[in-house]
Amino acid sequence: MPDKPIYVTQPSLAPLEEYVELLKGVWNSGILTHNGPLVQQLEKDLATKLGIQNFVAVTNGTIALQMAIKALELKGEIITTPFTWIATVSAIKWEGCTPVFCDIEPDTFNIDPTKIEELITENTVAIMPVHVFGNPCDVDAIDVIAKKHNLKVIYDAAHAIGSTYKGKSILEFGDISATSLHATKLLNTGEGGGCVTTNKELHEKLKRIRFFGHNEDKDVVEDGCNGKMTEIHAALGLANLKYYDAVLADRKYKYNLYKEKLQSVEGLGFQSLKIGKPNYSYFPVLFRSEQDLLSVDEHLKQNNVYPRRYFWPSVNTYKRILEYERKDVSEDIASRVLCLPLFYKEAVEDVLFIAELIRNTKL
Ligand code: T4K
Repeated sequence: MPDKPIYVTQPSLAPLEEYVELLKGVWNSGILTHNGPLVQQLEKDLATKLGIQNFVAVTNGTIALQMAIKALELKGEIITTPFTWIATVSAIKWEGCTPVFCDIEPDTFNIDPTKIEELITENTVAIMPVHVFGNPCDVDAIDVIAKKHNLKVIYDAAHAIGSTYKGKSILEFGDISATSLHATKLLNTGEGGGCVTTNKELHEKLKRIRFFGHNEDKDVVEDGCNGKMTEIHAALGLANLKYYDAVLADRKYKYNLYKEKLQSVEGLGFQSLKIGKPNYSYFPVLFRSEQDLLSVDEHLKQNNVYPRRYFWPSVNTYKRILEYERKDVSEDIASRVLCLPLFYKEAVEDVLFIAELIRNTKL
C-alpha cells in the first residue's frame, strides 16, 4: 500500500526556482495586475503553444463562461449538458439565462447532437456543450444545428487545453471557448482561465469586459466585470507552460497504460474517443452498475487511493437550484463513472498498483 494517499490529481508544477525567478521581476516592477507584462506574455506564449490566434487570460473558468455569455449579449435559453461541473450551469444562471438540458451520448459522455433540435424554442439563443474530460464534442454536427437555427455556440472547454480536431486546437471552434487553468487542470495558474475566439471584434470586446468594461481611455463602453488575471498567477502559468509538452506526453502514456491494464476486465467500459484527439487529462472508468463502482471505490480507499466521481450527481438533479427534469442517459452515466488518479507526478508503479487493485476487486 502507498505510504501517502494518492488523490485523483495533483497540480503539475514547474521547479520552484523557476517560478521564483519570474516573481523577482514582479517584485522589482511592483506591477501586480491590470494586464501586466506577464499576463501579456502568457497569452502570447500559450497562443503560440496551442497554435491559436489569441487567448484572453482571466481569473477562472467560470468567469470565462460568464464573460462569453456577456460578450455575445445572450438573453434566453441556453441548451447545455447535465453531465458537467456545476459551473457550466451557474454561469448560465448568473448571466440571467435559463439552462435547458440536452441528454448526452452514452459512449462519449458529451452532449448528444441528435437531441438538440427537439429542445429549440423561440427563446433559445445558444448551445453550450462541454468537451467532457477533454474529449472533443461533435463540433461539426453542433455547427450545422447552430447555423440552421441562428444560435451562438459557446464551448465549455474547461478540460480541453491540448485537445484538437482536424489538427487544430479545439478552443477555436464555436463562437467562443472558455477554458480553465485551475490547479487540477493540465496547465495551471493556481486559479485561472481564458476565453478564445477567432472573431477579432469579440476578442477586443472580451478584453474590455474583463477590465470593468473600460476602453483604452478608461471610458465605460461595455457592461463589464473584473476578470483580470494577476501577474502572480501569470508567472505560475509561464513557469508551468515550459513543461506543457512533457505533461501532455506523460498523461497520454499513463492513460494508455491504464487502458492496457484494464481493458480485459469484464464489466469495465471507457469513454469513447471518436472525434479529434483528447488531451488525456482524466481517466474515467465506466462500471456496469453503481454497486460495482462503489465496491471498487471502497477497495481503492482501503488502499489509500482516492479516485473521484466526476460528474456525480448529474447536474439536472440539483433540485435546490434547478427545476428537475429527467435526463436518463446522463443520470445513468453519472452513477457509474469513476475518475482514476492521473497526474504528472504520479509514479508509474502507482498506476500499475491501482490497475491491479481494480483487477482484483470482485465485481
Ligand atoms: N466547466 C467545467 C466542465 C469544469 O469542470 C469546471 C471546473 C469549470 C467549468 C469551471 O472552471 P474553474 O472556475 O474551476 O476554473 C475541481 C476544480 O475546482 C474545478 O476547476 C474543476 N472544474 C472540477 C472538475 O474539479 P475538485 O472538487 O476536484 O477539487 P478538490 O479540492 O477536491 O481537488 C481534487 C484533488 O486535487 C484533491 O484530492 C487534491 C488535489 N489538489 C487540489 C487542489 C485544489 C491539489 O493537490 N492541490 C490543489 O490546490 O474541483
